[in-house]
Amino acid sequence: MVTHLNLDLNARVLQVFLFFNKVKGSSDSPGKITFSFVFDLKVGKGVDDMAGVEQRQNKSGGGKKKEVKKETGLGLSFTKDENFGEWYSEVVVNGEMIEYYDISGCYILRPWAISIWEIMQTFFDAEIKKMKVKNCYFPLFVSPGVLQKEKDHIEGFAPEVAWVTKSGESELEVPIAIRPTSETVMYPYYSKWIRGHRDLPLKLNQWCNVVRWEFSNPTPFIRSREFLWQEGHTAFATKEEADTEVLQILELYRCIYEEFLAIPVTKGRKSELETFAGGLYTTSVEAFIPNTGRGIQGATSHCLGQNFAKMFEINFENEKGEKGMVWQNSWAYSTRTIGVMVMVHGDDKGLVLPPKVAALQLIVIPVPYKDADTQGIFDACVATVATLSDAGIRAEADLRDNYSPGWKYSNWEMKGVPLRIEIGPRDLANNQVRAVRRDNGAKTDISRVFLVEQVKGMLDKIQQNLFDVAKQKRDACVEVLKTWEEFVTALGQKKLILAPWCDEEDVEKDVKARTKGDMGAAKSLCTPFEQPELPEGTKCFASGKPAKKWTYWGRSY
Ligand code: 87F
Repeated sequence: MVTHLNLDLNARVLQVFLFFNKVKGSSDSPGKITFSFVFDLKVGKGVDDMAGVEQRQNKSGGGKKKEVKKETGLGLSFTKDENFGEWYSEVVVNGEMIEYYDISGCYILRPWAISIWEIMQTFFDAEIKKMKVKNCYFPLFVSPGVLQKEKDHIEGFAPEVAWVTKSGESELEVPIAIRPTSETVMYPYYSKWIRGHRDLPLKLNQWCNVVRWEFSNPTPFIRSREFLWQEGHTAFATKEEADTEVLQILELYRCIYEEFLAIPVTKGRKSELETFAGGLYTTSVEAFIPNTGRGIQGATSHCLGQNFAKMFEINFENEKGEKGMVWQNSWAYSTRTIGVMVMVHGDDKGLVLPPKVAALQLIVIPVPYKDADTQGIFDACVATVATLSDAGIRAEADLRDNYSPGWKYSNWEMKGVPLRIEIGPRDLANNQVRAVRRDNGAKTDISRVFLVEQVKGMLDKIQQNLFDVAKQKRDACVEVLKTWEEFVTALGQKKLILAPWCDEEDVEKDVKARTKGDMGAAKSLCTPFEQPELPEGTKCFASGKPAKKWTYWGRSY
Protein backbone atom coordinates (compact mmCIF):
# COMPACT_ATOMS: atom_id res chain seq x y z
CA MET A 1 0.00 0.00 0.00
CA VAL A 2 1.32 3.45 -0.84
CA THR A 3 0.80 5.81 2.07
CA HIS A 4 0.53 9.60 2.06
CA LEU A 5 3.83 9.98 3.78
CA ASN A 6 5.39 7.85 1.14
CA LEU A 7 3.88 9.82 -1.72
CA ASP A 8 4.89 13.09 -0.12
CA LEU A 9 8.42 11.91 0.25
CA ASN A 10 8.62 10.65 -3.31
CA ALA A 11 7.12 13.87 -4.61
CA ARG A 12 9.66 15.86 -2.62
CA VAL A 13 12.57 13.78 -3.90
CA LEU A 14 11.35 14.29 -7.44
CA GLN A 15 10.91 18.04 -6.88
CA VAL A 16 14.43 18.43 -5.56
CA PHE A 17 15.68 16.33 -8.39
CA LEU A 18 13.89 18.45 -11.00
CA PHE A 19 15.13 21.60 -9.33
CA PHE A 20 18.72 20.49 -9.66
CA ASN A 21 18.15 19.58 -13.26
CA LYS A 22 16.77 23.02 -13.97
CA VAL A 23 19.72 24.69 -12.34
CA LYS A 24 22.03 22.42 -14.25
CA GLY A 25 20.12 22.99 -17.47
CA SER A 26 20.65 26.74 -17.22
CA SER A 27 24.40 26.43 -17.33
CA ASP A 28 24.60 23.48 -19.70
CA SER A 29 24.20 23.94 -23.39
CA PRO A 30 20.59 23.31 -24.45
CA GLY A 31 19.98 19.84 -25.70
CA LYS A 32 22.86 18.34 -23.78
CA ILE A 33 21.71 15.34 -21.81
CA THR A 34 22.34 15.75 -18.11
CA PHE A 35 22.17 12.85 -15.68
CA SER A 36 18.42 12.79 -15.61
CA PHE A 37 17.19 9.22 -15.55
CA VAL A 38 14.17 8.67 -13.42
CA PHE A 39 14.20 4.95 -12.86
CA ASP A 40 10.90 3.29 -13.40
CA LEU A 41 11.37 -0.18 -12.05
CA LYS A 42 9.35 -2.74 -13.90
CA VAL A 43 9.54 -5.94 -11.95
CA GLY A 44 8.12 -9.42 -12.17
CA LYS A 45 5.37 -9.13 -9.59
CA GLY A 46 4.40 -5.48 -9.74
CA VAL A 47 5.68 -2.42 -7.99
CA ASP A 48 6.87 -2.71 -4.44
CA ASP A 49 4.24 -1.85 -1.88
CA MET A 50 5.51 -0.34 1.32
CA ALA A 51 8.48 1.75 2.31
CA GLY A 52 10.89 0.03 4.67
CA VAL A 53 10.93 2.90 7.14
CA GLU A 54 7.21 2.72 7.67
CA GLN A 55 7.28 -1.02 7.85
CA ARG A 56 9.76 -0.77 10.66
CA GLN A 57 7.87 1.85 12.57
CA ASN A 58 4.63 -0.08 12.36
CA LYS A 59 6.21 -3.40 13.22
CA SER A 60 7.97 -2.15 16.32
CA GLY A 61 4.79 -0.86 17.87
CA GLY A 62 5.78 2.69 16.83
CA GLY A 63 4.89 5.69 18.97
CA LYS A 64 6.19 6.47 22.39
CA LYS A 65 8.83 3.82 22.92
CA LYS A 66 10.65 4.83 19.76
CA GLU A 67 10.71 8.51 20.66
CA VAL A 68 12.17 7.87 24.09
CA LYS A 69 14.87 5.74 22.55
CA LYS A 70 15.64 8.36 19.96
CA GLU A 71 16.34 10.80 22.77
CA THR A 72 18.74 8.59 24.73
CA GLY A 73 19.95 6.28 21.96
CA LEU A 74 20.33 3.59 24.60
CA GLY A 75 18.93 0.16 25.23
CA LEU A 76 17.14 -2.38 23.07
CA SER A 77 13.45 -3.09 23.46
CA PHE A 78 13.71 -6.70 22.24
CA THR A 79 15.92 -9.56 23.41
CA LYS A 80 17.79 -11.86 21.07
CA ASP A 81 16.07 -14.97 22.43
CA GLU A 82 12.52 -13.66 22.67
CA ASN A 83 12.14 -11.85 19.36
CA PHE A 84 15.12 -12.42 17.15
CA GLY A 85 13.76 -10.59 14.10
CA GLU A 86 12.96 -7.37 15.92
CA TRP A 87 16.15 -7.64 17.96
CA TYR A 88 18.18 -7.83 14.75
CA SER A 89 16.44 -4.84 13.17
CA GLU A 90 16.99 -2.80 16.29
CA VAL A 91 20.65 -3.77 16.68
CA VAL A 92 21.64 -2.87 13.13
CA VAL A 93 19.94 0.51 13.43
CA ASN A 94 20.91 1.44 17.00
CA GLY A 95 24.42 0.09 16.44
CA GLU A 96 24.62 2.62 13.58
CA MET A 97 25.28 0.01 10.92
CA ILE A 98 22.29 0.87 8.73
CA GLU A 99 19.44 3.28 8.34
CA TYR A 100 16.15 2.22 6.81
CA TYR A 101 15.34 3.80 3.48
CA ASP A 102 12.04 4.60 1.77
CA ILE A 103 12.41 1.79 -0.76
CA SER A 104 11.74 -1.62 0.74
CA GLY A 105 14.76 -3.91 0.68
CA CYS A 106 17.22 -1.03 0.25
CA TYR A 107 19.30 0.21 3.16
CA ILE A 108 21.78 2.97 3.85
CA LEU A 109 25.08 1.44 4.92
CA ARG A 110 26.59 3.79 7.48
CA PRO A 111 30.33 4.26 8.10
CA TRP A 112 30.27 1.76 10.98
CA ALA A 113 29.24 -1.00 8.52
CA ILE A 114 31.34 0.18 5.60
CA SER A 115 34.49 0.20 7.74
CA ILE A 116 33.98 -3.53 8.41
CA TRP A 117 33.44 -4.13 4.70
CA GLU A 118 36.64 -2.21 3.91
CA ILE A 119 38.73 -4.25 6.34
CA MET A 120 37.57 -7.51 4.74
CA GLN A 121 38.04 -5.95 1.32
CA THR A 122 41.64 -4.95 2.09
CA PHE A 123 42.46 -8.53 3.11
CA PHE A 124 40.68 -10.24 0.22
CA ASP A 125 41.89 -7.79 -2.41
CA ALA A 126 45.52 -8.30 -1.38
CA GLU A 127 45.09 -12.10 -1.40
CA ILE A 128 43.57 -12.28 -4.87
CA LYS A 129 46.23 -9.92 -6.19
CA LYS A 130 48.82 -12.45 -4.94
CA MET A 131 46.95 -14.94 -7.16
CA LYS A 132 47.39 -12.54 -10.09
CA VAL A 133 43.74 -11.55 -10.22
CA LYS A 134 43.26 -8.03 -11.59
CA ASN A 135 40.48 -5.62 -10.70
CA CYS A 136 38.25 -4.11 -13.37
CA TYR A 137 34.85 -2.49 -13.68
CA PHE A 138 32.07 -3.38 -16.10
CA PRO A 139 28.89 -1.30 -16.57
CA LEU A 140 25.84 -1.59 -14.31
CA PHE A 141 23.47 -1.81 -17.28
CA VAL A 142 22.87 -4.87 -19.41
CA SER A 143 21.17 -4.99 -22.79
CA PRO A 144 18.31 -7.50 -22.93
CA GLY A 145 19.88 -9.49 -25.77
CA VAL A 146 23.06 -10.12 -23.83
CA LEU A 147 21.22 -10.83 -20.58
CA GLN A 148 19.12 -13.52 -22.19
CA LYS A 149 21.90 -15.07 -24.23
CA GLU A 150 22.57 -17.78 -21.66
CA LYS A 151 18.96 -18.98 -21.26
CA ASP A 152 19.56 -21.80 -18.79
CA HIS A 153 21.29 -19.48 -16.43
CA ILE A 154 18.81 -16.61 -16.51
CA GLU A 155 15.56 -18.58 -16.68
CA GLY A 156 14.92 -19.15 -12.99
CA PHE A 157 16.24 -15.73 -12.02
CA ALA A 158 14.23 -13.63 -14.52
CA PRO A 159 11.58 -12.38 -12.02
CA GLU A 160 14.33 -10.80 -9.94
CA VAL A 161 15.82 -8.73 -12.74
CA ALA A 162 15.07 -4.98 -12.47
CA TRP A 163 14.69 -2.97 -15.67
CA VAL A 164 15.03 0.69 -16.58
CA THR A 165 12.17 1.52 -18.93
CA LYS A 166 12.07 5.31 -18.97
CA SER A 167 14.28 8.36 -19.32
CA GLY A 168 12.42 11.43 -18.14
CA GLU A 169 8.93 11.11 -19.59
CA SER A 170 9.86 9.03 -22.62
CA GLU A 171 9.84 5.27 -22.76
CA LEU A 172 13.19 3.82 -23.70
CA GLU A 173 13.07 2.12 -27.07
CA VAL A 174 14.81 -0.88 -25.59
CA PRO A 175 14.55 -1.39 -21.83
CA ILE A 176 17.85 -1.87 -20.05
CA ALA A 177 18.42 -4.41 -17.28
CA ILE A 178 20.39 -3.67 -14.11
CA ARG A 179 23.04 -6.32 -13.44
CA PRO A 180 22.01 -9.02 -10.98
CA THR A 181 25.44 -10.63 -11.57
CA SER A 182 27.88 -10.06 -14.43
CA GLU A 183 28.45 -13.30 -16.35
CA THR A 184 26.53 -12.07 -19.38
CA VAL A 185 28.02 -8.58 -19.11
CA MET A 186 31.61 -9.75 -19.05
CA TYR A 187 31.84 -12.90 -21.14
CA PRO A 188 31.27 -11.34 -24.59
CA TYR A 189 34.49 -9.41 -23.91
CA TYR A 190 36.30 -12.53 -22.69
CA SER A 191 35.51 -13.95 -26.11
CA LYS A 192 37.07 -10.87 -27.73
CA TRP A 193 40.14 -10.71 -25.48
CA ILE A 194 41.05 -14.39 -25.43
CA ARG A 195 42.61 -15.57 -28.66
CA GLY A 196 45.51 -17.84 -27.85
CA HIS A 197 46.99 -19.71 -24.89
CA ARG A 198 49.13 -16.66 -24.10
CA ASP A 199 45.97 -14.75 -23.18
CA LEU A 200 45.28 -17.32 -20.46
CA PRO A 201 44.61 -17.46 -17.65
CA LEU A 202 42.39 -14.38 -17.61
CA LYS A 203 41.58 -13.51 -14.00
CA LEU A 204 39.34 -10.52 -13.34
CA ASN A 205 37.47 -9.32 -10.29
CA GLN A 206 35.18 -6.39 -9.68
CA TRP A 207 34.01 -4.74 -6.47
CA CYS A 208 30.55 -3.47 -7.21
CA ASN A 209 26.85 -3.36 -6.40
CA VAL A 210 24.22 -5.67 -7.88
CA VAL A 211 20.43 -5.53 -7.85
CA ARG A 212 18.09 -8.49 -7.38
CA TRP A 213 14.46 -7.54 -6.93
CA GLU A 214 13.66 -10.09 -4.23
CA PHE A 215 10.11 -10.61 -3.06
CA SER A 216 10.61 -12.58 0.08
CA ASN A 217 11.01 -10.76 3.36
CA PRO A 218 13.92 -8.31 2.98
CA THR A 219 16.45 -8.22 5.83
CA PRO A 220 19.34 -5.75 6.14
CA PHE A 221 22.60 -7.31 4.85
CA ILE A 222 21.05 -10.79 4.66
CA ARG A 223 18.54 -10.27 1.87
CA SER A 224 18.54 -6.81 0.31
CA ARG A 225 17.56 -5.73 -3.18
CA GLU A 226 20.84 -3.97 -3.78
CA PHE A 227 24.03 -5.21 -2.19
CA LEU A 228 27.79 -4.86 -2.44
CA TRP A 229 30.02 -7.76 -3.39
CA GLN A 230 33.12 -8.78 -5.23
CA GLU A 231 32.62 -11.01 -8.22
CA GLY A 232 35.58 -12.87 -9.62
CA HIS A 233 35.45 -14.32 -13.15
CA THR A 234 38.38 -16.36 -14.39
CA ALA A 235 39.20 -18.37 -17.50
CA PHE A 236 41.81 -21.13 -17.85
CA ALA A 237 43.20 -23.43 -20.49
CA THR A 238 42.65 -26.52 -18.33
CA LYS A 239 40.05 -27.87 -15.93
CA GLU A 240 42.79 -28.68 -13.41
CA GLU A 241 43.75 -25.03 -13.08
CA ALA A 242 40.10 -24.07 -12.65
CA ASP A 243 39.55 -26.80 -10.02
CA THR A 244 42.57 -25.60 -8.04
CA GLU A 245 41.39 -22.00 -8.03
CA VAL A 246 37.88 -22.90 -6.87
CA LEU A 247 39.37 -24.30 -3.66
CA GLN A 248 41.93 -21.52 -3.20
CA ILE A 249 39.15 -18.95 -3.26
CA LEU A 250 36.96 -21.05 -0.98
CA GLU A 251 39.81 -21.10 1.54
CA LEU A 252 39.94 -17.29 1.43
CA TYR A 253 36.20 -17.21 2.15
CA ARG A 254 36.70 -19.56 5.10
CA CYS A 255 39.40 -17.23 6.31
CA ILE A 256 37.13 -14.17 6.10
CA TYR A 257 34.46 -15.93 8.15
CA GLU A 258 36.59 -17.79 10.66
CA GLU A 259 39.65 -15.57 11.12
CA PHE A 260 38.09 -12.17 10.62
CA LEU A 261 34.42 -12.49 11.55
CA ALA A 262 35.03 -15.28 14.11
CA ILE A 263 32.23 -17.38 12.61
CA PRO A 264 32.65 -21.13 12.09
CA VAL A 265 31.78 -22.29 8.58
CA THR A 266 31.63 -25.59 6.74
CA LYS A 267 33.30 -25.95 3.38
CA GLY A 268 31.51 -28.20 0.99
CA ARG A 269 29.85 -28.89 -2.31
CA LYS A 270 26.30 -27.94 -3.22
CA SER A 271 23.79 -30.53 -4.40
CA GLU A 272 22.78 -30.64 -8.04
CA LEU A 273 19.56 -28.79 -7.24
CA GLU A 274 21.48 -26.01 -5.47
CA THR A 275 24.27 -25.74 -8.05
CA PHE A 276 24.36 -22.48 -10.01
CA ALA A 277 22.42 -23.11 -13.23
CA GLY A 278 24.87 -22.95 -16.09
CA GLY A 279 27.76 -24.01 -13.87
CA LEU A 280 29.49 -27.36 -13.53
CA TYR A 281 29.73 -27.54 -9.75
CA THR A 282 29.32 -25.13 -6.85
CA THR A 283 31.28 -25.03 -3.62
CA SER A 284 30.37 -22.86 -0.65
CA VAL A 285 31.08 -21.96 2.93
CA GLU A 286 27.99 -22.44 5.06
CA ALA A 287 27.29 -20.71 8.37
CA PHE A 288 24.49 -21.34 10.86
CA ILE A 289 22.34 -19.03 12.99
CA PRO A 290 21.46 -20.94 16.18
CA ASN A 291 18.64 -18.59 17.24
CA THR A 292 16.59 -19.23 14.12
CA GLY A 293 17.96 -22.68 13.37
CA ARG A 294 18.71 -21.62 9.82
CA GLY A 295 21.71 -22.31 7.67
CA ILE A 296 23.08 -19.46 5.60
CA GLN A 297 25.23 -19.64 2.49
CA GLY A 298 28.25 -17.51 3.31
CA ALA A 299 29.97 -17.30 -0.09
CA THR A 300 30.21 -19.38 -3.25
CA SER A 301 33.01 -20.48 -5.53
CA HIS A 302 31.78 -22.05 -8.77
CA CYS A 303 33.48 -24.03 -11.47
CA LEU A 304 31.48 -23.09 -14.57
CA GLY A 305 33.05 -25.76 -16.74
CA GLN A 306 32.76 -24.89 -20.43
CA ASN A 307 29.05 -24.02 -20.54
CA PHE A 308 29.51 -20.27 -20.76
CA ALA A 309 32.51 -20.72 -23.07
CA LYS A 310 30.20 -22.56 -25.47
CA MET A 311 27.48 -19.88 -25.35
CA PHE A 312 29.85 -16.94 -25.61
CA GLU A 313 32.37 -18.63 -27.90
CA ILE A 314 35.33 -18.15 -25.61
CA ASN A 315 37.87 -20.16 -27.59
CA PHE A 316 41.65 -20.24 -27.75
CA GLU A 317 44.40 -21.83 -29.75
CA ASN A 318 46.91 -23.94 -27.81
CA GLU A 319 50.67 -24.30 -28.36
CA LYS A 320 50.07 -26.92 -31.06
CA GLY A 321 47.66 -24.70 -32.96
CA GLU A 322 44.63 -26.73 -31.84
CA LYS A 323 41.35 -24.98 -30.97
CA GLY A 324 39.99 -25.35 -27.46
CA MET A 325 37.37 -23.87 -25.17
CA VAL A 326 38.30 -22.20 -21.91
CA TRP A 327 37.38 -23.50 -18.45
CA GLN A 328 35.78 -20.85 -16.26
CA ASN A 329 35.14 -20.08 -12.61
CA SER A 330 33.15 -17.41 -10.83
CA TRP A 331 33.13 -16.58 -7.14
CA ALA A 332 31.60 -14.02 -4.81
CA TYR A 333 31.08 -12.88 -1.25
CA SER A 334 28.87 -9.98 -0.30
CA THR A 335 27.82 -7.60 2.47
CA ARG A 336 25.73 -10.54 3.73
CA THR A 337 28.88 -11.42 5.72
CA ILE A 338 28.17 -8.43 7.98
CA GLY A 339 24.62 -9.60 8.71
CA VAL A 340 25.83 -13.07 9.64
CA MET A 341 28.35 -11.50 12.03
CA VAL A 342 25.65 -9.40 13.73
CA MET A 343 23.34 -12.40 14.07
CA VAL A 344 26.00 -14.74 15.44
CA HIS A 345 27.78 -12.46 17.94
CA GLY A 346 25.27 -9.74 18.88
CA ASP A 347 23.67 -9.83 22.33
CA ASP A 348 21.05 -8.01 24.39
CA LYS A 349 23.33 -4.99 24.73
CA GLY A 350 23.76 -4.66 20.97
CA LEU A 351 26.52 -5.39 18.47
CA VAL A 352 29.58 -7.42 19.38
CA LEU A 353 32.37 -6.81 16.88
CA PRO A 354 35.35 -9.14 16.51
CA PRO A 355 38.52 -7.03 17.02
CA LYS A 356 39.92 -7.94 13.61
CA VAL A 357 37.07 -6.23 11.75
CA ALA A 358 36.13 -3.48 14.22
CA ALA A 359 36.79 0.05 12.94
CA LEU A 360 37.43 0.93 16.56
CA GLN A 361 39.00 -1.85 18.64
CA LEU A 362 39.12 0.07 21.85
CA ILE A 363 37.39 3.08 23.37
CA VAL A 364 38.92 5.05 26.23
CA ILE A 365 36.43 6.70 28.61
CA PRO A 366 37.39 9.19 31.32
CA VAL A 367 35.60 8.64 34.63
CA PRO A 368 36.11 11.83 36.60
CA TYR A 369 34.48 12.06 40.05
CA LYS A 370 33.45 15.37 41.58
CA ASP A 371 36.75 16.55 43.02
CA ALA A 372 39.03 14.53 40.79
CA ASP A 373 41.86 15.90 38.71
CA THR A 374 39.72 16.02 35.58
CA GLN A 375 42.45 17.49 33.42
CA GLY A 376 44.89 14.81 34.60
CA ILE A 377 42.38 12.08 33.72
CA PHE A 378 41.69 13.56 30.29
CA ASP A 379 45.43 13.84 29.61
CA ALA A 380 45.88 10.19 30.62
CA CYS A 381 43.08 9.21 28.18
CA VAL A 382 44.71 11.10 25.33
CA ALA A 383 48.13 9.65 26.16
CA THR A 384 46.67 6.14 26.32
CA VAL A 385 45.13 6.51 22.87
CA ALA A 386 48.43 7.84 21.49
CA THR A 387 50.39 4.89 22.91
CA LEU A 388 47.90 2.35 21.56
CA SER A 389 47.56 4.02 18.15
CA ASP A 390 51.34 4.05 17.78
CA ALA A 391 51.27 0.31 18.36
CA GLY A 392 48.75 -0.12 15.52
CA ILE A 393 45.66 -0.55 17.70
CA ARG A 394 42.53 1.25 16.48
CA ALA A 395 41.74 3.32 19.58
CA GLU A 396 39.90 6.54 20.39
CA ALA A 397 38.93 8.48 23.50
CA ASP A 398 35.35 9.60 24.11
CA LEU A 399 35.93 12.99 25.71
CA ARG A 400 32.44 14.39 25.11
CA ASP A 401 31.40 16.45 28.10
CA ASN A 402 27.67 16.28 27.52
CA TYR A 403 27.35 12.55 28.34
CA SER A 404 27.97 10.67 31.58
CA PRO A 405 30.47 7.79 31.70
CA GLY A 406 27.55 5.36 32.17
CA TRP A 407 25.83 6.62 29.04
CA LYS A 408 29.06 6.27 27.10
CA TYR A 409 29.51 2.67 28.32
CA SER A 410 26.09 1.71 26.99
CA ASN A 411 26.60 3.63 23.77
CA TRP A 412 29.88 1.88 22.91
CA GLU A 413 28.48 -1.47 24.02
CA MET A 414 25.60 -0.95 21.59
CA LYS A 415 28.15 -0.27 18.85
CA GLY A 416 30.04 -3.42 19.79
CA VAL A 417 33.53 -2.00 20.44
CA PRO A 418 35.55 -5.01 21.66
CA LEU A 419 37.41 -3.37 24.55
CA ARG A 420 36.67 -0.40 26.83
CA ILE A 421 39.28 1.32 28.93
CA GLU A 422 38.11 3.39 31.88
CA ILE A 423 40.41 5.88 33.57
CA GLY A 424 39.31 7.33 36.93
CA PRO A 425 41.13 9.07 39.83
CA ARG A 426 42.26 5.79 41.41
CA ASP A 427 43.64 4.54 38.09
CA LEU A 428 45.48 7.81 37.61
CA ALA A 429 47.02 7.55 41.10
CA ASN A 430 48.11 3.93 40.49
CA ASN A 431 49.35 4.50 36.93
CA GLN A 432 46.87 1.91 35.69
CA VAL A 433 43.73 1.64 33.55
CA ARG A 434 40.69 -0.59 33.84
CA ALA A 435 39.89 -2.73 30.78
CA VAL A 436 36.39 -4.15 30.24
CA ARG A 437 35.76 -6.80 27.58
CA ARG A 438 32.65 -6.44 25.41
CA ASP A 439 32.34 -10.18 24.76
CA ASN A 440 32.14 -11.37 28.39
CA GLY A 441 32.17 -8.22 30.56
CA ALA A 442 35.39 -9.29 32.32
CA LYS A 443 37.21 -6.40 34.05
CA THR A 444 41.00 -6.23 34.44
CA ASP A 445 43.28 -3.55 35.89
CA ILE A 446 46.30 -3.04 33.67
CA SER A 447 49.46 -1.18 34.60
CA ARG A 448 50.17 1.53 32.04
CA VAL A 449 53.72 0.17 31.86
CA PHE A 450 52.47 -3.00 30.11
CA LEU A 451 49.56 -1.38 28.31
CA VAL A 452 50.35 -2.32 24.70
CA GLU A 453 51.22 -6.00 25.31
CA GLN A 454 48.26 -6.50 27.61
CA VAL A 455 45.77 -4.86 25.27
CA LYS A 456 47.09 -6.80 22.27
CA GLY A 457 46.76 -10.00 24.27
CA MET A 458 43.22 -9.17 25.29
CA LEU A 459 42.12 -8.35 21.75
CA ASP A 460 43.51 -11.71 20.58
CA LYS A 461 41.68 -13.45 23.40
CA ILE A 462 38.40 -11.72 22.51
CA GLN A 463 38.78 -12.71 18.86
CA GLN A 464 39.44 -16.33 19.84
CA ASN A 465 36.70 -16.45 22.46
CA LEU A 466 34.09 -15.14 20.01
CA PHE A 467 34.99 -17.91 17.60
CA ASP A 468 35.06 -20.59 20.32
CA VAL A 469 31.67 -19.58 21.75
CA ALA A 470 30.11 -19.36 18.27
CA LYS A 471 31.52 -22.79 17.40
CA GLN A 472 30.29 -24.30 20.64
CA LYS A 473 26.78 -22.96 19.99
CA ARG A 474 26.80 -24.12 16.39
CA ASP A 475 28.11 -27.58 17.27
CA ALA A 476 25.46 -27.94 19.99
CA CYS A 477 22.83 -27.55 17.24
CA VAL A 478 24.26 -30.26 14.98
CA GLU A 479 22.18 -33.43 14.95
CA VAL A 480 23.60 -36.50 13.24
CA LEU A 481 20.70 -38.76 12.30
CA LYS A 482 19.65 -41.54 9.97
CA THR A 483 15.86 -41.72 9.66
CA TRP A 484 13.04 -39.55 8.35
CA GLU A 485 11.30 -39.50 11.76
CA GLU A 486 14.45 -38.21 13.46
CA PHE A 487 14.82 -35.68 10.64
CA VAL A 488 11.34 -34.22 11.16
CA THR A 489 11.84 -33.99 14.93
CA ALA A 490 15.27 -32.35 14.57
CA LEU A 491 13.94 -29.85 12.06
CA GLY A 492 11.25 -28.86 14.57
CA GLN A 493 14.02 -28.31 17.12
CA LYS A 494 15.89 -25.89 14.81
CA LYS A 495 18.79 -28.28 14.33
CA LEU A 496 21.53 -28.33 11.74
CA ILE A 497 21.11 -31.84 10.40
CA LEU A 498 23.84 -34.12 9.12
CA ALA A 499 22.30 -37.12 7.41
CA PRO A 500 23.30 -39.89 5.00
CA TRP A 501 21.89 -39.21 1.53
CA CYS A 502 21.51 -41.06 -1.74
CA ASP A 503 22.42 -37.86 -3.65
CA GLU A 504 19.40 -37.99 -5.97
CA GLU A 505 17.82 -34.76 -7.15
CA ASP A 506 14.28 -36.12 -6.98
CA VAL A 507 14.80 -37.10 -3.37
CA GLU A 508 15.87 -33.57 -2.48
CA LYS A 509 12.79 -32.22 -4.28
CA ASP A 510 10.72 -34.66 -2.26
CA VAL A 511 12.32 -33.52 1.02
CA LYS A 512 11.44 -29.95 0.09
CA ALA A 513 7.84 -30.87 -0.73
CA ARG A 514 7.38 -32.92 2.45
CA THR A 515 8.72 -30.17 4.72
CA LYS A 516 6.91 -27.25 3.10
CA GLY A 517 5.18 -24.98 5.62
CA ASP A 518 5.05 -21.50 7.16
CA MET A 519 8.70 -21.69 8.15
CA GLY A 520 9.87 -22.59 4.65
CA ALA A 521 11.03 -25.96 3.39
CA ALA A 522 14.19 -27.79 4.39
CA LYS A 523 16.89 -28.27 1.78
CA SER A 524 20.40 -29.56 1.48
CA LEU A 525 22.97 -26.98 2.62
CA CYS A 526 26.16 -28.70 1.51
CA THR A 527 28.03 -31.96 1.41
CA PRO A 528 31.01 -31.22 3.64
CA PHE A 529 34.45 -31.95 2.21
CA GLU A 530 35.31 -33.47 5.56
CA GLN A 531 33.16 -36.59 5.50
CA PRO A 532 32.59 -38.76 8.56
CA GLU A 533 32.90 -42.47 7.89
CA LEU A 534 29.90 -43.90 6.04
CA PRO A 535 29.50 -47.57 7.05
CA GLU A 536 28.62 -50.11 4.32
CA GLY A 537 24.88 -50.53 3.98
CA THR A 538 23.94 -47.11 5.40
CA LYS A 539 20.56 -46.01 4.00
CA CYS A 540 19.47 -42.56 2.82
CA PHE A 541 17.45 -40.83 5.55
CA ALA A 542 14.79 -39.75 3.05
CA SER A 543 14.53 -42.48 0.41
CA GLY A 544 15.86 -45.60 2.12
CA LYS A 545 18.13 -46.18 -0.90
CA PRO A 546 21.86 -46.81 -0.36
CA ALA A 547 23.47 -43.62 0.98
CA LYS A 548 26.40 -42.14 -0.94
CA LYS A 549 27.49 -39.31 1.37
CA TRP A 550 26.84 -37.30 4.53
CA THR A 551 25.07 -34.04 3.75
CA TYR A 552 23.98 -31.07 5.88
CA TRP A 553 20.27 -30.24 5.76
CA GLY A 554 18.10 -27.59 7.32
CA ARG A 555 16.02 -24.51 6.77
CA SER A 556 18.02 -21.66 5.38
CA TYR A 557 18.05 -17.95 4.61
C1 87F B 1 19.30 -13.14 -9.96
C2 87F B 1 18.90 -12.60 -11.16
C3 87F B 1 19.58 -12.93 -12.31
C4 87F B 1 21.81 -15.35 -8.69
C5 87F B 1 20.39 -14.00 -9.90
O1 87F B 1 27.39 -16.83 -7.34
C6 87F B 1 20.66 -13.77 -12.30
C7 87F B 1 21.06 -14.32 -11.08
O2 87F B 1 22.84 -15.56 -11.97
C8 87F B 1 22.18 -15.22 -10.99
N1 87F B 1 20.79 -14.53 -8.72
N2 87F B 1 22.50 -15.69 -9.78
C9 87F B 1 23.64 -16.59 -9.61
C10 87F B 1 24.93 -15.86 -9.47
C11 87F B 1 26.06 -16.75 -9.74
C12 87F B 1 27.46 -16.22 -9.57
N3 87F B 1 27.78 -15.02 -10.27
C13 87F B 1 29.10 -14.48 -10.14
C14 87F B 1 27.98 -16.26 -8.22
C15 87F B 1 29.33 -15.74 -8.02
C16 87F B 1 29.65 -14.52 -8.78
